[in-house]
Amino acid sequence: MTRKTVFSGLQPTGNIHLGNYLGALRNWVALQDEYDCIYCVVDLHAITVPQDPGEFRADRHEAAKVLMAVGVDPERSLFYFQSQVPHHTELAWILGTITGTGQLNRMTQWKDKADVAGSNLGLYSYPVLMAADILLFRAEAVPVGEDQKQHLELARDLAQRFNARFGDEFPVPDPIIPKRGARVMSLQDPASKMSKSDPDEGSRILVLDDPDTIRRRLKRAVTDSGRDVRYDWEQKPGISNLIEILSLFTGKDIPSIEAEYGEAGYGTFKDVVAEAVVEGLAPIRRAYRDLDDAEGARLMQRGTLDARTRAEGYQQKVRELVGLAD
Ligand code: AQP
Repeated sequence: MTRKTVFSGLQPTGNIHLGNYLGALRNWVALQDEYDCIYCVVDLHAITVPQDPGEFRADRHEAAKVLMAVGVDPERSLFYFQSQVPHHTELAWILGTITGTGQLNRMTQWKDKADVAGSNLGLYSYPVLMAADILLFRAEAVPVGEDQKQHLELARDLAQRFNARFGDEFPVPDPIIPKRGARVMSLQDPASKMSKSDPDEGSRILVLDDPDTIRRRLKRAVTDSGRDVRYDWEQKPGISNLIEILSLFTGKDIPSIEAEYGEAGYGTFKDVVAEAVVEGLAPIRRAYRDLDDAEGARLMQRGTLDARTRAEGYQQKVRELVGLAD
């Protein structure tokens, strides 16, 4: 039986945090057992906001290394840098010709980022490139956090539109969004998602943070009025975020966490969350320390070659369908 194809990507903008890990990367790793997985460091997406070229080169390799430490296994999954496989941008151009600007105008991430970073065409057409990433390899499922739901909806629309116009070519991809952890919130502002680009470093925990940093960040996490540890996003978003993080790291369900720590007080509860996060992230820190940079670069090069070969086969079919193949 052929395995379903899964695709997902992560931007190499440094700072891979608990939101990325709990919302998406844990699923990436788990899916490798069952699916044909294709994972990509989406560096072309990252240059939609200005990057220093020297630092960016290092950040790209660093992101690949962190992903391998988290458990992305280049021996089991196809793993490469997006920019090294030009079929992504070729397909994005073709899909762009069937994308309405009205739909792009409604993308919340564009609206949010254009306000901060200043608008540019790349930022605007970002979701079309993301659709191309997914459809290029005919992915059927895409593990993402909740913030990417709207972009995935566009990928689904474009698959259907292309199929209706040119012939049945693309599967319509389904999101894989975890029930819990799909939207990990900032430790300093539980109304906003934890984010790589938040200028306040205290707002996030990175997967490679050392134990003392993790403890300090959680000690300073914003909590709510009152003192009971209760899961209630309306009244207690700060504590609910921490409960969810604890649940994901320990496997305990939320009612048992409430029963165990309901009366413990915020300070004690934060210590418990901190120790669970320290313990949960320790294997990633160890794996990162043991990885060899030269071997990592070699694996990425091999991934690039495999991805190009596979993408070329698929892309030729698209060229034929739209009348671009001679
Ligand atoms: N806070 C979050 N909670 C759950 N999942 C999240 N993801 C991101 N933030 C959270 C998921 O992580 C995957 C990789 O994200 P990305 O590299 O594409 O970056 P992003 O979605 O734009 O979010 P970031 O990492 O915080 O960056 P900025 O600051 O640029 O917005 C995606 O599957 C995403 O859903």
